Amino acid sequence: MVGSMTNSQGGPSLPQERRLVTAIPGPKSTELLARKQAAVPPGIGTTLPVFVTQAGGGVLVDADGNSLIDFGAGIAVTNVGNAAPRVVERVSRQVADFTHTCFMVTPYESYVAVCEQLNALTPGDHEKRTFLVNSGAEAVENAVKVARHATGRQAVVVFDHGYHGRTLLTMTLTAKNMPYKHGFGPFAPEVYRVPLAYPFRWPSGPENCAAEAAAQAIDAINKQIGAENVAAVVIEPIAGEGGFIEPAKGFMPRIAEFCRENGIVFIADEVQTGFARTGDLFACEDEGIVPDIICTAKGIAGGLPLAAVTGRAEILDKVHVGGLGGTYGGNPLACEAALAVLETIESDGLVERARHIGGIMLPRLRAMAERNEAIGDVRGRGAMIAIELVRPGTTEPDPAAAAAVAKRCHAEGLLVLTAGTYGNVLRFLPPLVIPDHLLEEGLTILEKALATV
Ligand code: PLZ
Repeated sequence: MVGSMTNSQGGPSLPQERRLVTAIPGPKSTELLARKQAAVPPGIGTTLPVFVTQAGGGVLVDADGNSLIDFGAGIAVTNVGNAAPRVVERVSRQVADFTHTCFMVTPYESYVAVCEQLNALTPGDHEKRTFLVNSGAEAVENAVKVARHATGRQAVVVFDHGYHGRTLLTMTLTAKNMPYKHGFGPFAPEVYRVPLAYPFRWPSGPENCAAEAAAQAIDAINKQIGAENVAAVVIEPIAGEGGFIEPAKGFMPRIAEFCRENGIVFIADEVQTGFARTGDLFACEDEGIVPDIICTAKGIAGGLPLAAVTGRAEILDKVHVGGLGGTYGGNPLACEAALAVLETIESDGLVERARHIGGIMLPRLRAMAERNEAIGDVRGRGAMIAIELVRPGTTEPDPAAAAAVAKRCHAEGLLVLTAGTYGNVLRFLPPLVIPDHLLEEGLTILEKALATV
């Protein structure tokens, strides 16, 4: 992983080290931030205003020459790393051959190859189809379209703490008002929200959580909507933006079973959890869930914009010719990147690598939680790990502490992200190719930052 730096080469050849040569952000980033503020509306927020010039392995290099440890991976996108060699090679070749035809006008092989691979790799050995779009939100929105068309029903059921995107339908599916929905209504009709099995916050305790939450969700569906009116249930196997909430074991299988019994399309939103992130290729595998439709994006193409809807052939085949699509969906550069990502996950053993990362992070975070009462919960799987901060001795969320710790980490050259319905979760999503020494160093920075709150 360690190599020499040249002026034009990012990727894994960047020195794998944390190196601070200015304050964070430095003068060049500060100047660029002023330009951003004059040119870009404030609605487009910034977690850490260092302007990146190169990235790879486990580091981000900024305009001032600082090298930061990356615990964000562009929000679970660069699982194979930034500028990953196979991605660079395949995309470079493709960009010289042709950049776009529109697959719906004149097709090309790489689109079909990506769909074939997703059909083969996603859970379940039934016959599947896949089509490609540009973003996670677009994938979820299309999955709902398809489910409504196939069932002839309208209602869509989603969960507390869910996040599915920022378009009209997907922000409606999203739970949290601020910042995602506030002032953006009216929302799309026929969307219903039910409880999620959130073990840390379940009133009668984590051991009762799965059964009680499933019973409440199913009761609400039966009594408030009517199962026969429900086209789809949409769920994240681990709630991402909501705070890396792993539903209590048994909850999702029960919901999936209820869907099966009632002809409801079970849609797994694996936009954040997919592509080896959680220590399985897809997070549904952990409890053996076979979704009717699975939505993927983010980690699929190493940073190029691509997303996919994969599902049962009998559901996807119902939609008429021309009913699905989009100008850029399955762009040839993005498809080449996806093929490179799938090859890299396989040849570089990134599923195992994600488990290895969890194996380093979880014990250290649990040890920190033993010593620090502000850490209420440590959770996650593989390289999708989070801690939830609370007022010591309570479960009362402490978003100010999360913000303060994140700020401290940023100043020390460690990029961490916050999350959670209450904004009190610190989440860690390192690229799966991050070297162990950076992972350890990042955890040490975090530990020191936590000691200050
Ligand atoms: N479904 C589960 O995590 C995107 C959002 C960042 P897009 N999550 C990051 C932000 O603040 O906008 C996400 C997700 C899940 C859907 C989406 C939406 O994916 O590619 O951002 O549209």
